[in-house]
Amino acid sequence: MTDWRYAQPGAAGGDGAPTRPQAYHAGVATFMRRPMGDLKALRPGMTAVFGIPYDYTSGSRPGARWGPRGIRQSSAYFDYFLRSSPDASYVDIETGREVRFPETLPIVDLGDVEIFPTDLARTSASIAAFTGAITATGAFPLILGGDHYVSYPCVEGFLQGLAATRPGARVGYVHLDNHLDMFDANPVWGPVYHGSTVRRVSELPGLDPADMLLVGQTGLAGRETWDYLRTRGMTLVTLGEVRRRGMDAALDEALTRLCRRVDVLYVSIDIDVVACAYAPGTGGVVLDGLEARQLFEAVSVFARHPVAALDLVEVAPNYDPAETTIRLAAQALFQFLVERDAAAGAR
Ligand SMILES: [Mn+2]
Repeated sequence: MTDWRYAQPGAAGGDGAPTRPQAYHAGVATFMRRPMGDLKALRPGMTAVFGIPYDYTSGSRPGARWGPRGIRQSSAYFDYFLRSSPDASYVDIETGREVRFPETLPIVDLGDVEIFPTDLARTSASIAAFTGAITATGAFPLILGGDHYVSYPCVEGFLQGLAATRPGARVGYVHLDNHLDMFDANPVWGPVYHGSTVRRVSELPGLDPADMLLVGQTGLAGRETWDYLRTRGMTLVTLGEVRRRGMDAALDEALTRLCRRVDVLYVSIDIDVVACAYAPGTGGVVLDGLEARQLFEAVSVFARHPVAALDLVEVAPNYDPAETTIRLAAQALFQFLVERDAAAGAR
């Protein structure tokens, strides 16, 4: 019989990844404890995670600068979880379907993009250049925000990177958010902050506003904003519609229709699309939002469509005392990666 007092898990393997599970509060918290990578080593098919610790364009409570670190910290749980099944295999309790997450799945963490806290123009250029460089390698940018402003330079960079690798590819933009983020020039914050991202994205060359899909919104919109949304031909799937029809049906139908027009999708997820009962750790206070489960359903739908880049923004761990929000974000990303791998295997 093994002497349990000395039956300790093994140390890290030669490539830096632990060969046996570690307690998830142990070790260095890269995303899902995957190896650190660098831009020059990226290849098509890889997923390149990076953070944008920037919240100087938040119009609500600050704190999303801590988002990348918080999500990484919570994501270590899923590395522990995956390595804790003896044969690295799980079964979905609801479907009976086998779920595998190969150790070899090529995910690397590039760390955080360089930001310049008091220089928005320089920060934006840095974000766009980094996102573009990743995209141009054929890798998949998985982006941890940051307040929602950062999605704008990310999309800009993504479009430029894609033009280099897939010239002529048509891009659809999907915005999962409790809010429209479509102010033109807010009287307090001006034209460039986290409440104008969709508007600024809609003006980017290389993206047709009619190829934009907004999901999960409720509440009031300014008349000017509403008219802009309608006259530009954007698609809106409201929170009410998601509740009535279910996320799976409502989102799948909207994405299927959008994908008849476009080749690839850029998905942006504001964690405040989920009600603050589940996700208090964010700048805005959202009482009427998705349930946690509906976010998981949404990422499963995304995994079945040609998503080529994804960001998850507005996670502010400083309002997250029970760590539910960082877990929600980490689990949504984990589930997206698992489901996407399964969908690729099925094709
Ligand atoms: Mn937003």
